[in-house]
Amino acid sequence: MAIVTRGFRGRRDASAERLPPGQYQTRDFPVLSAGPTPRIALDEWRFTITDEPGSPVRSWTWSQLLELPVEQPVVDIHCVTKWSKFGTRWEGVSLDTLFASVETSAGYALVHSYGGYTTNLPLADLLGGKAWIVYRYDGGDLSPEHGGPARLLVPHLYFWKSAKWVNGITLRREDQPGFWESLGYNNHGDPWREQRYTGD
Ligand SMILES: Nc1nc2c(c(=O)[nH]1)N[C@H]1C(S)=C(S)[C@@H](COP(=O)(O)O)O[C@H]1N2
Ligand SMILES: [Mo]
Repeated sequence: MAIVTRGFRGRRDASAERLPPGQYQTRDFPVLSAGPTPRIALDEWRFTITDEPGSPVRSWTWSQLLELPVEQPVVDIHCVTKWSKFGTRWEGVSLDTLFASVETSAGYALVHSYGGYTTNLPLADLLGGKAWIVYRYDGGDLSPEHGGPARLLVPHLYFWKSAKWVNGITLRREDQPGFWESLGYNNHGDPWREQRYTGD
């Protein structure tokens, strides 16, 4: 005799609770890039935080980035094209570490990448243990197609917010839409609230 209620099966399947609405689980790691993969020499690489009206407040070289305390987030990631990948393993520096010496009254961040990609988010979504600049994935150096030498990782928002080939953040008093945000994608992009498109 096998009596299995749908509720019981639902609770047994832990992956169902990890999957935001409308998403499916994938085990491979798709590459999604809006343009060609830029190649950045490590001795020219910089990560710069700029405050309006435009003077850099802090800038790190590659070797300075590597000297900062390392964290190893293991997180689920969710692309707006509906794939989710569970338990991805990264290594990098918390945005809290990078912002520790930055004084600002700005509420918003516009993230910039080598190659010209941008994405915007409230500064609060980058702080409080929620975001990292990562340079290693699954035990190896982050590959160029996945954003190496370094990318932003903001796993609690759709993965388009996790800018590959990141090279800086401009702090802003007023929000300014980034690349996908100005092409009809949601300004915030919370996968649990299914904020995919403008107006969701
Ligand atoms: N610089 C840059 N960052 C980017 C993108 C891009 O096109 N350029 N695509 C975004 C999108 S839509 C997604 S889903 C993820 C994909 O990351 P992956 O290629 O490592 O899976 O990167 C995000 N970051
Ligand atoms: Mo995406």
